[in-house]
Amino acid sequence: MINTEICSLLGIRYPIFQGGMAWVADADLAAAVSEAGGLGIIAGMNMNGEQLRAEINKLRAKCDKPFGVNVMLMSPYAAEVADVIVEEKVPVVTTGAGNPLTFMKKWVEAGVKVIPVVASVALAQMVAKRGATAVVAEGGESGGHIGEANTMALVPQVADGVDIPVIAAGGIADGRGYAAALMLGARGIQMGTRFLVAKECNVHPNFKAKVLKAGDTSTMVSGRRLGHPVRSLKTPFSRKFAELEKDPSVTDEQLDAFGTGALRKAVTEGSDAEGAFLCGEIAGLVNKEQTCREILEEMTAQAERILSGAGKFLAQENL
Ligand code: TUI
Repeated sequence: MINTEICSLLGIRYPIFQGGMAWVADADLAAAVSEAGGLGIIAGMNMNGEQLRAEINKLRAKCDKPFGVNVMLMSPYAAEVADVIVEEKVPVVTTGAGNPLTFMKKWVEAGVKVIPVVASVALAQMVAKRGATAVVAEGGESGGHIGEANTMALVPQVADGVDIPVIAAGGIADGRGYAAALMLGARGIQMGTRFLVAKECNVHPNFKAKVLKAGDTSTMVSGRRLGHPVRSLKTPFSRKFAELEKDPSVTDEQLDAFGTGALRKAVTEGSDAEGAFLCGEIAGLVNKEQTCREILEEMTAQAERILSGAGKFLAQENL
C-alpha cells in the first residue's frame, strides 16, 4: 500500500489529489474523489463566496471525509472566497495562478492546511516559510494555466528546495507516472485530465469524448502574449486564438475579449466553435471513463506493481 506523510497529514487513504479545475471541479466530483480515499478539491475559480458556500454544503451532504477548495488567485472573487474558506472551516486550500501570501496568514491562523500550487522553487520556498503544509509542484505538461518548467525538472528541484512534502502535478495519468513522481521526490500526485473523464465528472459529453480521443500531439499552448500561457486541446477555436495572438493588428484587449467565457462554453456547452478545452498533455493516455474509486484503485495497484518490481533493474545479470 502506498502510504506517505501526506496521508497522515491530511487524513486521507491515497496521496492523490484531484486538481481544482475551473468550471469542472464541482461538489459531485470532489465528493466522489474524497469518498474514495483521495483528496477531492472544489474549484473556487468560477464562484463568488456564496456560490462556493453552497457547493461546500453540497459536498458535505454527500461526504464527511477531508476535501479541499482551490482559489484561483486571478479570480475577481478571490478575497471573498478566501473568507468563506475560513468561515466554513475548509480542511485544505490549494491556490493557483499567483502568489497566495496575501491570504496565507489568515488561513494558517484559522487552522486551514494551505497547499499552494507552484511553478518555481522560489515560490515554493516563500510559501514554505509562511506556514504552507505542502506544495503542489505543477509542470508545464498540465492543462490550463502553466508556468515555464516541466514536471521532470521541476519536482526534484522543488523537493530539494523545501522541507515540506511535495505533490507532483502535470503529465501524470497512470501508475507509471505516479511511481515516477515518487522517485523524483514527490510524496503524492495531483491529476486533472484523468478525472475529467471520471463518471462523476459533470463536463459536457463532447469534452469527455475529445479527451478520450486525444493523442500525444493533441494539445497546444496559447496565451503567452497576455502573460498567462494556457494548455488546451487543439480545436478550431484554440488555433484561431493562436493566430490572433501572432497578429500585431489585434490588440491585447481584443485577444482577451475573444477568449472570455471560452472555458465555460467548453465545459457547459461542449462548443467546438467557441470553447477552450483545457486539458493536459497526457490526454493520449486517458482512454476510458471510470468511477473515481476505480481510478484511485487502478493507479495505486499499477504504481505498487512497478515499485515492488523495480529491484529488477539492480539484478546482477543486468549490470
Ligand atoms: O492555476 C492553474 N491552472 C489554471 S488556472 C485557470 S483559469 C485561467 N484561465 C485563463 C487564464 C488564466 C487562468 C486554468 N488553469 N495552475 C496552477 C498554476 N499556478 N500553474 C502555474 C501557476 C503559477 C504561475 C505563476 C503560480 C504562481 C506564479 O507566479 C507567482 C508569482 O510569483 O507571482
